[in-house]
Amino acid sequence: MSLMPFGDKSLDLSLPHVMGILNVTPDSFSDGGAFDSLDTALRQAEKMICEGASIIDVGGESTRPGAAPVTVQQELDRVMPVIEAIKQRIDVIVSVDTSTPDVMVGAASLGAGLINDVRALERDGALVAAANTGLPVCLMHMKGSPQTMQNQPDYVSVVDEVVDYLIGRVAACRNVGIDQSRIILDPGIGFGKTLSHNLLLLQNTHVLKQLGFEVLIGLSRKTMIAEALNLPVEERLFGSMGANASAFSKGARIFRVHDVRPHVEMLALMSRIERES
Ligand code: 7PM
Repeated sequence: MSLMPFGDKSLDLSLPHVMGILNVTPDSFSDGGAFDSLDTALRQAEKMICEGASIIDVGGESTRPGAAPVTVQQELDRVMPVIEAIKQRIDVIVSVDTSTPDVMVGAASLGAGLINDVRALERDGALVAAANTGLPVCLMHMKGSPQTMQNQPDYVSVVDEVVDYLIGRVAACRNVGIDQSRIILDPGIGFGKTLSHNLLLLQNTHVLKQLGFEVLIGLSRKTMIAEALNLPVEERLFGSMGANASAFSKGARIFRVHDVRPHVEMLALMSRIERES
């Protein structure tokens, strides 16, 4: 057993867990109606929980390259009603995918159990805000900003640079009182990386784990899968599962995915095989 508390619940991170992706950006709904989007989001969350997700990751900022930046108020308006509705109805861990201090604090007040920040708490006030929530944090590596990250990303050694960056962010967390036991590391697949960089990071998933942290991987349906297999976006499931299976075998324990059931079943088998005595 290796229990990590996530607000009002805990997870045994000796076992694999699926984090289901719940996008609440306007482009993820057919029309912009507020009730319609809340209802759609709740249904989607319920479906992912039925399929075995341990965590629902709610994000209101599109980190797509070139996406328009959202204001704090827009992000709060998108994310807060969804987190509140899920926590009122369903006993599940909600993660908030945000870099915005006010959203971290607001989400925690509604019962969110994890802060998932693709900017690793680099925004002004984010370290202190996250520390004040007392919640665990996922620190992700990104090279550059969402606007620029895919312009010729370049590293001397991508693994060394990602490891050094994340160790630096762990130190920044320690300075504000965030305990190491509350930190999850993520190499940031697709965030300022070529296909080769992404493959090298996945090949070295165990390096992050060996630093003494739980590892989260988010590669579901990403461009790297299509590039490696030459497939359109709607056919990236099998490749995503293969890459996540590899990351599991190298120590990752949380998998951020769109397609929950296939991953839950794949990981259940991998974990059974690992544990059989
Ligand atoms: C456009 C570009 C839309 C990128 C969505 C994305 C991760 C994450 C995202 C990840 C963690 C996506 C990404 N990716 N959080 N949030 N790790 N911790 O493809 O890899 O889902 S957003």
